[in-house]
Parts: sequence; structure tokens; C-alpha cells
Amino acid sequence: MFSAKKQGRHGGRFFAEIANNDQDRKALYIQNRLATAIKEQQIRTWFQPIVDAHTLRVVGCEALARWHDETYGWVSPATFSPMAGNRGLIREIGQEVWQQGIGSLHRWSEMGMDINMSVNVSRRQLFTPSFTADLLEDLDRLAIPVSVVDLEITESVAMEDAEHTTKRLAELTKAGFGIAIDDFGTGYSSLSQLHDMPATKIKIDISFVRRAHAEQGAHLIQAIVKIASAFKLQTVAEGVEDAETAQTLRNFGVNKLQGYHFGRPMTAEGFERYLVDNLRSTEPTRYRLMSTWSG
Ligand code: G
Ligand code: MN
Repeated sequence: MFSAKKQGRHGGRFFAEIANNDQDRKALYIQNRLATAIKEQQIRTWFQPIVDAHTLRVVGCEALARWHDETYGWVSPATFSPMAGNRGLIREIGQEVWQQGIGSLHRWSEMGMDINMSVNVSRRQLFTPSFTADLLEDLDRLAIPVSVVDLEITESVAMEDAEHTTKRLAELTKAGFGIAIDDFGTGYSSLSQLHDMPATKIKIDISFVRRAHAEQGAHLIQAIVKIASAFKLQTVAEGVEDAETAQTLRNFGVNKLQGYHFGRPMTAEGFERYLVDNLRSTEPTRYRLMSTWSG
């Protein structure tokens, strides 16, 4: 089916033929396993640190979906997310990541470690009628303040059907959630649409961060920071992989940094150790990170 789709809707290849191909076999397997994997809690929430660009202290995390399968090991969301979309399972995965995420947030708060959490939200979730009320109820149950949660919406989701989206985002910001426009600069948003969008943050896409050291790339990032500041939005750079890039972005006035340099996505247990280590130590985060977490 995947092969047929790739070759156009009228490809019509036979299953037996497809199953001869390793990659397609894996795709079929994954698609068939996904629903079970969700039920059996094989979808796990991992956490990647987000640091303040000035203090380099961890101030938050992004919750990310990971799937551990007994045959194929860790399956990347790049592989299973589109399939989840096809099968109408995106909402279930989003819900799993959210529940595990706030569970961990609650635990860390009880340990005296209060941090923010960013959660990726799909179009399907965003337009579930009870979305805002459901999130508020979950947070209330665990006594987690709404203000520590950022909902990440990709630029393409935010700008497609902007009128409808604007209403929903206004409801969410009014309730106290932060709204981050993810993958900023990669879609087709116009500045006037961005102006009307009730958001609080822009996530500068990794493709810009990678070019931070080239002259044009540097200018682009500075322009994005200026646009953000004109709209009173904070900036978070993703994909920061080395100290030099971190320094450059900080000089450009980017507010928060995320990327392998500060830490890869980790299990809840791993991230808890990371938090304890970083919040309790008096040394600047970056020196500790070098030896412990950058690998
Ligand atoms: O923007 P989005 O939420 O889709 O991106 C998160 C993804 O980016 C995660 O799956 C994470 O593993 C990946 N990622 C995070 N930091 C880095 C980094 O420094 N470099 C690269 N190449 N990928 C990263
Ligand atoms: Mn994201």
C-alpha cells in the first residue's frame, strides 16, 4: 500500500510483491502494530531539556513521543506519526504523551523541581471540541498551574484555516496556556496572519539554526528575532548542537535554547536525574552537560 501510494494512487501493486521489499514489510508491520502498541503503553513520553539562553539553566522540556517495539527497537516518530495520521490514531498518541508528561511534571514538582513543559499538538487534537476543558481538568486534578504548559502548534497547522485556529488559540491563551509556533519559517504564514495569531512563542526551526554561522543564516535568525519581538513573542531555538551556536544565538537575543548540546531526548527517569543534577548544582549547566549529557 505504501509503495502503491508513493507511485500514485493508481499504482495497484500486489501485497505479495510489496512484502518482498524489506522497507515495505517494516512499514506494514508498524502500521499493523501501532494500535496495539498504544494499548500496551509502548508509546513512551521522552523529555528534551530547554535552557534559558542567559543562565543556561534548564527551565523546561519538550515532551516527545517514542515507541519501543520488541522487533524493531525504538521506532522514530518520523516513521509512525504519518501512519498514526492515516489510521486516525494521532489523538490517542497525543493523549498518551500528554498524560505521561503531566504525570512526570507532577512528580518533579513534588520533588521541588518546577519546570515548564512543551507538548506538540496535532490539528486533530486542537479541534476536538472539548480540548481546552479536558486539558484544564487534567491539570487541575494534579494541581499543575496552566501557565507552565506550552502547546506547540506547527506553523502549517496554525496558518491553515487561520480563522478557525485563531479562535481556538485565543481560548487556550485566555485559559493561561502558552502557545508556541513550531517549525517557524518553514511554512507559508504571512506576517499579517502571525500578527493576528494568539501565540506566545516562536520556535526557530533547526534548518535556520544550522545556518547560524553563515552570514545569510545569521541575518535570517536576527530577522526572526526582530519579528518575534515586534509581536511580543519569545523565541526558542531548536537543534542547538554545539557551544558556539548556543553563544551566537544568545548574542542574537534568542530567549531559550534546545538541542543535543544541552541534552538529547531522555526517558522520564533519565530526565529526572538530569534535572536533579542541573537544578541543584552551582556550576554552570554547560560544563556539567559536556561530560554527562551531550553524547
Ligand atoms: O520540531 P519538532 O517537535 O518536530 O522537533 C523535535 C525533534 O527534533 C525530536 O524528535 C528531536 O529528537 C529532534 N532534535 C532535538 N534536538 C536536536 C538537535 O540538536 N539536532 C537534531 N538533528 N535533531 C534534534
Ligand atoms: Mn516541537
